[in-house]
Amino acid sequence: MIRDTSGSATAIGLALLLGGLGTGCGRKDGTPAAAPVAVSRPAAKEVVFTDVTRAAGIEFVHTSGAFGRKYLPETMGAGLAFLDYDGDGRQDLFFVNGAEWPEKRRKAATQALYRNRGDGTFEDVTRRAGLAVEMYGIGVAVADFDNDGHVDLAVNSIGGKLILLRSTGGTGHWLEVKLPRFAPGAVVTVTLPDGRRLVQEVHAGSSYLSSEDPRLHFGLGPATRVSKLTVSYPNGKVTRMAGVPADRIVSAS
Ligand SMILES: [Ca+2]
Ligand SMILES: [Ca+2]
Repeated sequence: MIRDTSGSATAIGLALLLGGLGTGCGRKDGTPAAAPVAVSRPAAKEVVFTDVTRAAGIEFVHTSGAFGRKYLPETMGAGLAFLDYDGDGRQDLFFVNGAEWPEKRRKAATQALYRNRGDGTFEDVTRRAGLAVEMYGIGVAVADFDNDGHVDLAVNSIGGKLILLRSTGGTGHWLEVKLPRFAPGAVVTVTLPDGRRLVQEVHAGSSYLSSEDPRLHFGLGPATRVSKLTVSYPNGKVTRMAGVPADRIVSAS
């Protein structure tokens, strides 16, 4: 029997298969089977995470307002959304923020938007995007509610109303992909003419009492069409389209 360095059953089975399905088996012409070859796998590489939050330019700190007695919203955190608000083909970050409770107001806290620079770093564009909004936010849904190709935000709150933040849009081209049915887990990949691939997945929920637009929004930057559009469904079905023009809502099969 052949055993790899880790001794796993899978490796043993593979070795047997490579060795001709058993010691002593011969070929049909009567010559002996080739000698089994030892199988070895590279040692598993340790995966290590490094905190690059500050190095990436993100300094957002969530405000829960906690003091004195503990209230449930203080324990819940808040929503975070990936969206390409400026349509340049790079996903940006929107952080929902809480607030101080009225009885003990120590500092101002607003929602926050960080623009993806494309080099692994982000810049805080909250104020110039008009998102320095103070509220006890908790959940966020990203959706193009008015179908103009620019993604908008709906933020719900504790003790207040839901607010709808309509975007005037960026300078990039865009494409929104509508699937024939609500299909959480479906993955849509668009390939740009320069070869870049943008990938998004349909989600069934995003944060507290919130769910994203089931249509997937892609910022395309200067590209006026996508070369390929592929939809991969959880059941294994794959559909493809080619040469799809930008700046429209496209129905994919
Ligand atoms: Ca962007
Ligand atoms: Ca819109």
